[in-house]
Amino acid sequence: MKLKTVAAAVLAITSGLAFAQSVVTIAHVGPTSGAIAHLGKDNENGAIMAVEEINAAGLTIGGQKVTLKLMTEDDGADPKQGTAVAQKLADAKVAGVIGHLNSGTTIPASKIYSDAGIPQISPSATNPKYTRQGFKTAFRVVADDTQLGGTLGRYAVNTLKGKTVAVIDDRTAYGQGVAEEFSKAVTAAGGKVAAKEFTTDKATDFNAILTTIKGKKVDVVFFGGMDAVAGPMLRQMKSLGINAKFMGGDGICSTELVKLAGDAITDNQVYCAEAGGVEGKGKVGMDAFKSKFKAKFGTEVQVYAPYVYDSLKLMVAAMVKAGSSDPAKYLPVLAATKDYPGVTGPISFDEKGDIKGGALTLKTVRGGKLEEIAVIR
Ligand code: ABU
Repeated sequence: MKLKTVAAAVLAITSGLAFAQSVVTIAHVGPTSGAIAHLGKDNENGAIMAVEEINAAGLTIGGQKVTLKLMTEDDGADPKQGTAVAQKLADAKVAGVIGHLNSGTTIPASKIYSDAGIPQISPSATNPKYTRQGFKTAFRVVADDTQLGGTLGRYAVNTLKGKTVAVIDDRTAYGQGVAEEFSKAVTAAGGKVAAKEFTTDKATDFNAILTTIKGKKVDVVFFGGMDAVAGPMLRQMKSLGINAKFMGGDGICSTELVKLAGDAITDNQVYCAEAGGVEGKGKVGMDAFKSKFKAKFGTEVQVYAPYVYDSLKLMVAAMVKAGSSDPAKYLPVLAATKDYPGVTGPISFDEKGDIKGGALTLKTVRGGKLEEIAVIR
């Protein structure tokens, strides 16, 4: 009888049926399979690190000792798989979700979390629409594509002195959005968009579109998409003798890009922007995070692991402050987050759930490594 009672309590706790529980489950979702699995795993590792640190330090919520449990799910960067996973997490009544990685999965999933009242923080989805749907449960700790595309477009014309550009996108919510913002900024700065082409997030052959672009003799090729596509695209640009600068948003701004493109990248040819950044004293915390990450997982941070780490820790900080892991109780506290001291810098949310004063880090590749040019606000 006693055993049955304990078993029932454990069942209630692990399935999230009771909020006054000794195990709190937070989910992380990203593409841990497919072409950008390296980015999904990078994000997931950020969540693992945060949970392990929180549990090692000891967690008390509302006077009760709590063990944090991480539920990890793979959305394959696919919108349909993303909504299926979101429904699974809503049914499991997880206390919160960190994810998804892609805008194309984050946006449709956010309706499911909103309907279920589950707070969601995306550490990397940059399409503005995510936080413009009126969902009180949606938060983002990075800058959006308006900032990314706009900054890169102005940089292409004003600093790189690009007079004509070609724009390619991968037809995803992210790729199309950031390419559109880039194009608008180029035109506004006095440059000319001489070619607009598109591909997919699974394509490997770009010869047809690159041959068209070669004929336009552009100064800059911008790609709205991810590193897994940008790497082979750069190799094919080299084979075709296209010497234009190559630009992209945060989706190509990874350590993996350099490996994927190999010797097709020359110094100061590739420019990209991470949708966040730290300066001055803030670099100490970020550098310490990167060293700990490398020591633990044996790999360099790709892009967004620190943003996942901060997202998860600030979600838990809101639970502690609210004295409850019940989403209805801690959601208002999460929304009121002000100057949370993250390794990615101080985090405060605006009324939409976006980070206030989000930064960008402009980078280029030199000597086979991504190097920071400037942090821009
Ligand atoms: N922000 C780049 C990668 C994620 C996205 O789809 O937004």
